[in-house]
Amino acid sequence: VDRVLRGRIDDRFSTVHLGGLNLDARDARAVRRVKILGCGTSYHAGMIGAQMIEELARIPADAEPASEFRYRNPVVDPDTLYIAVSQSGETYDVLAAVQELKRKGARVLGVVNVVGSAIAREADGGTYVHAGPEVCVVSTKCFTNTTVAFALLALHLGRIRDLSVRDGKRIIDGLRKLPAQISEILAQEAEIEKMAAEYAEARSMLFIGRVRGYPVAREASLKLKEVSYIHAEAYPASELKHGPLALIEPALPTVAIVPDDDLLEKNRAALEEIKARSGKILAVAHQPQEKADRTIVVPKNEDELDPILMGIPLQLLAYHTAKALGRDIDKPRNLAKSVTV
Ligand code: F1P
Repeated sequence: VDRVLRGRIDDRFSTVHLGGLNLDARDARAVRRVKILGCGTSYHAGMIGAQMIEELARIPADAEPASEFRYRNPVVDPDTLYIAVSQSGETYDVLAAVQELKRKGARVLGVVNVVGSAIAREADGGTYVHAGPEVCVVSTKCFTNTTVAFALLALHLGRIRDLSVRDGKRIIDGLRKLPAQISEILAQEAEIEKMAAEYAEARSMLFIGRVRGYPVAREASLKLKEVSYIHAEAYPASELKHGPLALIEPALPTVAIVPDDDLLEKNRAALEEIKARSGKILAVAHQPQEKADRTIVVPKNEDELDPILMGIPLQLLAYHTAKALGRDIDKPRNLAKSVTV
């Protein structure tokens, strides 16, 4: 995180190695939509990025798995800015989507970790996220750095559109707080390890979050699946009442993302629904949650930046759950560092 911040803290998103935004202010103002493509963890980081771009730059934005996008003959629109996200820079579904977009005349930026990788070479611009090597197959710190890079991109786009002058200082100050706040979360590792021993017995787990919390829930469930092989399903908290409440019983623990933002009461109501059905709840929140059996309390940042922090204790939970089950965490079964077919 320090490295991303040092490189970009002065808003020089356009002077980084991949070439930055590579758009002059007029073209940047003409962007009508942002579409973010990635797979797995990178897709989830892109979901957070899309929300940041909508919130801070007020440009409609969404994320889609590159592996879906490339097979569905999408409309390629000249006023859309496409952004491909990849830790390895070699994931074939992402590369194929980039190549197809470029064949159709679109501009594609890369948000990539590995310097000089295929996607970085294909992209028309973008940034490296400087997360360092991901020593294990599973992407973790790259998730953090990619979301930090998106916060800076969102601010930059907002400034070009004369929007987030007020937000700028608030968000930059928030970003500067992240390294110390991440250390605070990591200091809770022994506690999280104890919780993991309990959850290692589960056959299946449900992860829920609302709006900013939903990509975090998805990423946390992916981490658990990848390294522990426990079945995990992520759902938007608001969709629980549309079906999944039927699953709730003591044997299906729920992990709930409950940030202190304007949706807090709505999220608490979801916890009540689960408790009323005797579901066990682990909350990740900014204050202990009465309805939860346990809460991992994380430090509060700006609302838009909360998702960057809230997934970190759940990476630790996945790690310790897998360890308790004796899994090979650095080389999980059936998972390659970059998926090339
Ligand atoms: C995408 C990804 C990772 C996942 C695993 C398989 O990789 O789905 O998120 O953890 O390594 O590939 P990348 O395009 O971000 O390198």
